[in-house]
Amino acid sequence: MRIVNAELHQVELPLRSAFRTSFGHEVTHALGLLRIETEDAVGWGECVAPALPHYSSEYLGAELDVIERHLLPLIGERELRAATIAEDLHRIRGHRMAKSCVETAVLDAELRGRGDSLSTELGGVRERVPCGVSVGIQPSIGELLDIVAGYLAAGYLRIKLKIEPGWDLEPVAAVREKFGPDLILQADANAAYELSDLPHLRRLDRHEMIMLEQPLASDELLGHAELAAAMTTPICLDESITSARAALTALRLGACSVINIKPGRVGGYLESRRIHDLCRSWGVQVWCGGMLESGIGRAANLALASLPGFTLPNDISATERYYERDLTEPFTIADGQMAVPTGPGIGIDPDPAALADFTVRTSTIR
Ligand code: OSB
Ligand code: MG
Repeated sequence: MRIVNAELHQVELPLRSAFRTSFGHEVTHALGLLRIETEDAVGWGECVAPALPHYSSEYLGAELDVIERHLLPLIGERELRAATIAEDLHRIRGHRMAKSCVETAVLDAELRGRGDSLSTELGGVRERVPCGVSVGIQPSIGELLDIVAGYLAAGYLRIKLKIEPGWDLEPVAAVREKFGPDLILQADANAAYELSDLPHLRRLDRHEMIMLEQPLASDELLGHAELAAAMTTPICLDESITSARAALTALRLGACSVINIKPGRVGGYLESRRIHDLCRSWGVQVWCGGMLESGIGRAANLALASLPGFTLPNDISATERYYERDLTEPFTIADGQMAVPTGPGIGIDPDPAALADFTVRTSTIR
């Protein structure tokens, strides 16, 4: 398989409501979309790098530049296989969100050429996956409770609250109190705390959350191990886990007992599967994280979440949780679950009209 043409779109999708985390505030969601064409199929990959380098050092402008100037030239002229793309791109350090986008587009084209779905290719065993929802930091506890009530009415199986210093004990306590002990609850700090906050974070234990995600800095593995030993709430890592190697290090150190797998963050779906396999061999539960993906990225995440080790509810929510209008046909949930696409490759295409309406810049690469 050879790439005969590539097109890179910079897209801006208006969010239905602003999404606030400990690291920033988004009103419009920026994303990249790579379309490659080979002799026998088209493939799509979403670049999940955010507009600004606040979640990690990666950001969309940089990742699109890396895709265009550094990644595609390395694979452009040659015979390709998705399984060896990571090796082909190995000389470029980091930029995993860019690499994931390229590898996914190649994998999608390869699978469409063969007629196999991404879920089948990865070893998926589920037709539907359990959905959770990530709730941003709100202006008041009252608004938070209303929003959570709405998501529970929509059927979401677990609630994840974004927290930060000053918005932690109170919202978690209020949600626990209002919705009761059966609510499956977790919190995500996006690295907003220091190890010296340990006594404060321990006060979350009484609320019996199923996990606390990424309380400390991404390179603070020893601190996470110390926190994990001192808290009853399981620690989950997101930002820290950039590869299967990082996952093994974290597990050996006892820095976490749960892992959130995000394909963009780890360089693609094949590395994601390696982390899944590693966690399974350790008896560690995983779930699929989200980056407010459009339908293109969400379709691929559904395939990943269909693997057997994804035993916890995922940050995979319906289109209407994010967008008035998606780049694809809308994704919906029923009984808290979302169907895994079954068509070839990622199993869905962008709607050309939506793509035209939301694309702010396109470059044609060859
Ligand atoms: O830390 O999980 C995170 C969104 C953007 C960046 C980081 C995170 C998130 C989310 C949203 O929590 C999850 C989703 O896509 O629904
Ligand atoms: Mg997170």
